[in-house]
Amino acid sequence: MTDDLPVVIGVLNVTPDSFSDGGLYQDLSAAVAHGVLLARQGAQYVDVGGESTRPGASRVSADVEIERIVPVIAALRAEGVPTSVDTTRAAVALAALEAGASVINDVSGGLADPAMLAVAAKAGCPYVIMHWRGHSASMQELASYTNVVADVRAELSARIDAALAAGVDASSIIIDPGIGFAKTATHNWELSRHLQTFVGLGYPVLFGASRKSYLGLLLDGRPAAELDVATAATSVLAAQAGAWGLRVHDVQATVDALKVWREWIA
Ligand code: PMM
Repeated sequence: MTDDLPVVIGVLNVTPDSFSDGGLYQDLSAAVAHGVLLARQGAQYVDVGGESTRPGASRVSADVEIERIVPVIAALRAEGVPTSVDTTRAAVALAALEAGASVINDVSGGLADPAMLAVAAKAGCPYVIMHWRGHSASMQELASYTNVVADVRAELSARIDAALAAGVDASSIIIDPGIGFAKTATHNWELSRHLQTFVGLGYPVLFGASRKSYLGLLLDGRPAAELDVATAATSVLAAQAGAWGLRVHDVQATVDALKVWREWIA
């Protein structure tokens, strides 16, 4: 937390096909301008991603990912904006760190690329371990749980153990229940309701519900671009549950909502 508010991580997808901002920031100057805006609005990090993780998305090569993100990360660094890199690939994480990224946000928690944990261990930077079961093309087929909260907790704990065994420092680990990844709307609500369970694991918890379809389903099928008020509501509730950070597209809405929350509980 900074200033006793959770950390806000602004989303910057430099992809043609992400579900809510795909295609908007493919141009370098547009991407950098948006990253600077997110930082000005109160994002402590701008999370730069070069591969869409929306359900059903097909993969791009590591070279394409690097070509998309490295210039953006380097330019944001020159502007004094701290970045995280949203990637499951060790080679992409390395290139991003060299370009100036400060955090690795690995939605696969080290499962997608066996070389990732060693990169995180060597870098010594904050490393986000998100709950994940498979790549986007097939992940919704993997949305089957006996008890989603207990199962996700156990699977995340196993990834934490793997990271520690690979030499990642405990103080570098951030965990994330992975809203929308191999999960139905019912699973997402169940995980949201039980966020404290993850806080109880003893690591900072990042929560990413921004513009996700379970919010749209609740709101009569509203599209992603119209879910920022609902997202800001989740930010407050996640903060109340003890989340360390919120990953959101509309940084201003979440910062405003968090300020209201802070004053309310003061
Ligand atoms: N969600 C997306 C991408 N990266 N990273 C973390 N740690 N947590 C998330 O929930 C998460 C993520 C998918 O959303 P996007 O396509 O809007 O980036």
